[in-house]
Amino acid sequence: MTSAKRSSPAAATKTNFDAIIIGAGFSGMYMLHSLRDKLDLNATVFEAGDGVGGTWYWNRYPGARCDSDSYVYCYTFDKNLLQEWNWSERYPEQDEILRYLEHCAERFDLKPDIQFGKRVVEATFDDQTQLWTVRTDKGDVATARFVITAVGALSTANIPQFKGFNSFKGKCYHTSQWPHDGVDFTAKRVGVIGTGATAVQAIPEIAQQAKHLTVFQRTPAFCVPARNGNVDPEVTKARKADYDGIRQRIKDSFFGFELNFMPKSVLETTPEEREQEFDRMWDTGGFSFWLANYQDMFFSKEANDVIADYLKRKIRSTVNDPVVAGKLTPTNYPYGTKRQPLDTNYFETFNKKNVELVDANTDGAIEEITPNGIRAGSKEYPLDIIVVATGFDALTGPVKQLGIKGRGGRVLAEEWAEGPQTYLGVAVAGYPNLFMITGPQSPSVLSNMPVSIEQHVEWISECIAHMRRSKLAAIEATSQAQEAWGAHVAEVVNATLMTGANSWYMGANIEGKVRRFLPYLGPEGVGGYRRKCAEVAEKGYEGFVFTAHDQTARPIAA
Ligand code: N01
Repeated sequence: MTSAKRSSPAAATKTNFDAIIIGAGFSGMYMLHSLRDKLDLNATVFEAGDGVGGTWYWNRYPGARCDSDSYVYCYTFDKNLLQEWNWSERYPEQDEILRYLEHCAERFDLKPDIQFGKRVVEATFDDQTQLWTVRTDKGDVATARFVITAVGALSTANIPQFKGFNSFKGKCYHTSQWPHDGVDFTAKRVGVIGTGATAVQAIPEIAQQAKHLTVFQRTPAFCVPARNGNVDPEVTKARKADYDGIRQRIKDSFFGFELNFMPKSVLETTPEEREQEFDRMWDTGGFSFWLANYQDMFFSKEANDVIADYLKRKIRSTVNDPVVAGKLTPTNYPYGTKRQPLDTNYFETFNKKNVELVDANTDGAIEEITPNGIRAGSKEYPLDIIVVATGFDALTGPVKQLGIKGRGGRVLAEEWAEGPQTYLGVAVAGYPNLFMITGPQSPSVLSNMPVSIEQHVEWISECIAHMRRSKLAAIEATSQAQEAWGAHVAEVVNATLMTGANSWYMGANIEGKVRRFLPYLGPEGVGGYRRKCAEVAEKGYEGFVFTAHDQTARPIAA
């Protein structure tokens, strides 16, 4: 932590930097702290929002809260911070996580070096100077040796272009662009489009307030109870005493949690034995059912069906109307191959008299938005408010919209038209000195995000420190290493059931997006991926080439 508050001139007045970081969420904040305070580099952050927080700044819809246990959904790089911060619940609400990030911004004195309200619209690499020029929508032009994208994986809203969208006379909100002063649903007829993790959190909350709620479902979700609540103070105390151990375990784990698959096939168990295990995970709540289930769940359709059957029975026993229960039951994708939504009274909400389900398969898909509501299956549903919970152009969307141009004017968004091409999900051939934190083809969204964020930030920082020590001007992934990485990402996932769902992991939620698995499901999870990245560095950054400083290149300042 810096001892004195910075009184340096506002970052906005400088135009030349060692590093420009794009985004001030979990990743951009830690990246700034690492480069500025640990390496003493001249770094700035451009942030589109008017405050820190990223995801937690934008996603303010009712019910928004974290799906990861709070004791691991936080920074772990600072031992004192781990001891001093206290979470109020197992899964904190959006405003509490935002308060935490605000606290971190203050604690590490980050704000003087964050330029708020500025969206990066272009970043161009100059082959001669080997510098990046970054432009914002506010007219800023700045240069830097390094550009680091810290834009999150789920930050570009997917707003389907329904026919007649603009004709709607009521109010319409995408969940990730929620008004800061909230939305009052009292006495309103509300329509929610979508039933993913966001909608599963929002629907029970909205149903409590609205006069009538209509849920427009395209694909039903397998839900597991979150089981939020207060954490026993003794448990919190024990965790605080064991943070060194926790940190090590989550770093070495498969998904960045203290969860591991059961080393057993579900098909080898008796019905009684597995029912007991399922009950245990169901009662525990959270991601156990998804990420600590029998080890063949993601590999064998037969095994997956046994596990899915338990969840389907839970839906039938919770929802009173068997017809509605049938509509809410997933049938066309293996369990776990879409992101696991965690719920608090989601299925129970469909027992309320003021809640109606319109299922695309049985009642008819959305045909158009009308001035008075939504038309689906030839029927118009009158509405005062539409909540668009249709998710994101995941992983590639946020990077593609930055206007990145690499060596020789190549355009990243064009080169990724058929899907992302990266090395380790952190670098791209043809784009020297560009790093992506939790980029496509890295574990990112298949892990507890802060764990993967810290790993990338620390790896990138060490790489830049190495370049400074060795007087190197540029680092660039080779196209051979990139191709091999892409093939490896595909090979690993093709051995699983993950490609069998129309998920946003596959880019299948966006019309026209090429179907390609976007994150990296390493055979040994985030632990194995971390070891792979460390090995690359130990071998002199295998798969990368460096350019030494010449007279034209500005050295990395200390
Ligand atoms: O988005 P989604 P989300 N017409 O894409 C439907 C994270 N998150 O915002 O399944 C009609 O999952 C779509 O249908 P289908 C988490 O990683 C984190 O809910 O594509 N419907 C689906 O039902 C999560 O996975 C937390 O057929 C359309 C829904 O809209 C990710 O954010 C909390 C449609 C979109 O679901 C995204 O979740 C909440 C169309 N044209 C979320 N297009 C944390 O805890 C889409 N849909 C941190």
